[in-house]
Amino acid sequence: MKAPKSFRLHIGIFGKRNTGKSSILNALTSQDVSIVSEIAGTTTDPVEKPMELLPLGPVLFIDTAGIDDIGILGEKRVNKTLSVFDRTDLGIIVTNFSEWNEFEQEIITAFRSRDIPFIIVFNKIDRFKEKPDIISQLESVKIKYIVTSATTGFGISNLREALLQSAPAGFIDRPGILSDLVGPGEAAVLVVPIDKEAPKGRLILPQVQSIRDLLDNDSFCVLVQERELREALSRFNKPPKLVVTDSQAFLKVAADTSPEIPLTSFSILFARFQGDLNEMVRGAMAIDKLKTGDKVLIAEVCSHHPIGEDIGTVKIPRWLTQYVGGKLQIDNLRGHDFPENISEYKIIIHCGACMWNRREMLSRIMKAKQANVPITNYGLTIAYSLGIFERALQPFPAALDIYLDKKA
Ligand SMILES: Nc1nc2c(ncn2[C@@H]2O[C@H](COP(=O)(O)OP(=O)(O)OP(=O)(O)O)[C@@H](O)[C@H]2O)c(=O)[nH]1
Ligand code: SF4
Ligand SMILES: [Mg+2]
Repeated sequence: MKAPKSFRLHIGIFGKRNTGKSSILNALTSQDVSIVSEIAGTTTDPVEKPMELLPLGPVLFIDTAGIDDIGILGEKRVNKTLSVFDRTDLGIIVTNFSEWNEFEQEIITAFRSRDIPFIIVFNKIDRFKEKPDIISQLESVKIKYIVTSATTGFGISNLREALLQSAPAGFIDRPGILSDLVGPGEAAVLVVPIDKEAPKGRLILPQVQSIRDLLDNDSFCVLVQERELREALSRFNKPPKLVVTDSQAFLKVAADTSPEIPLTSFSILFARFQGDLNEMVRGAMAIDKLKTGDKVLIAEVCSHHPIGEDIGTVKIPRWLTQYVGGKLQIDNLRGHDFPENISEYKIIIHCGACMWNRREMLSRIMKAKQANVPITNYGLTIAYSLGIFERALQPFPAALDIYLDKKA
């Protein structure tokens, strides 16, 4: 995925010389992108590194030169480092409990005057012990801090989570659910089965949000039940740009939609909108590796799913069991609390998370990834189980490539 530089969250790393700024960046990215050394002043010009940072997606790290750097040589560097403030969306101040003083307070003032969210990182905790007075001072003014050791990796995952929590909403929330796939002046067909379990007289949230997204972006849509789809499509003199179906009607809808028209499901749209489609495609492919006796976590946000109460408790378990050809240990989870020990699961299958904000779902994806547990969602699982994964991913070339590569 290529995101233009300006859409990337710019994360500026600031602090005194030698505090471990470059080491923190390396630990976050697990790549040696910055030169680390015990000589203070190693980083001279700001080093820009575009990358995909889980779970935030495309970011640009700007590793600056330490700005306690004074003297004739240093002055230029200081100015260069200061100019980084102007393009920082999210700041990191790297320090430690021994060196913390007015200098860091000044950086905080600089962030505050520009309204830039920031996180303080007390690094080198393996060398400098925590100081309760500093902690309580920060807590009293509600400043976010993380304790790390770039050397041992301690606290790095907390920092990752803090970056996700502090990133401005504009970088977290996706602009649209499906309007980018349809385009202004173009049509989508939404297949909305009238399900006896659906709330009487109402559309469910993902359907309503999809319609709103299309209208807001000057597209239009036709709503049909699955048995009317064929007739509706025949009346278009120019094919719609996209057909979206409820996952449960996938097969019939696929049969009635000609192959040139891209087709997907609401749930897959939501894997992208509320989560990370590519990661969840990888997750779905882990279904192939399941064996009898494996533990599976099925997670749902709401205590009552407005349609299909039984998708997570009956339908998906039944299908997985058939697919594996033996019994699985399936746990169903509801609500906001993710179990501490998710690493015992071989896969996590999540609902569409339509009631959540994306930050929360990304946080779960990140936790799963850190525990090395594949994570996917209901819609992708259903599409996989029905053997129409490839068709359902057609509107998303990057995700489709992941599937085709892995399958090959
Ligand atoms: N013990 C310990 N040493 C660390 C830690 N993080 C970094 N270091 C060491 O501290 C030194 C400086 O690390 P850098 O990452 O180069 O620091 P920097 O802030 O980028 O330095 P400048 O670019 O010179 O401003 C190196 O010797 C690192 O190995 C840590 O958590 N614990
Ligand atoms: S958040 Fe999850 S459980 Fe709640 S309605 Fe949406 S998909 Fe269903
Ligand atoms: Mg450096």
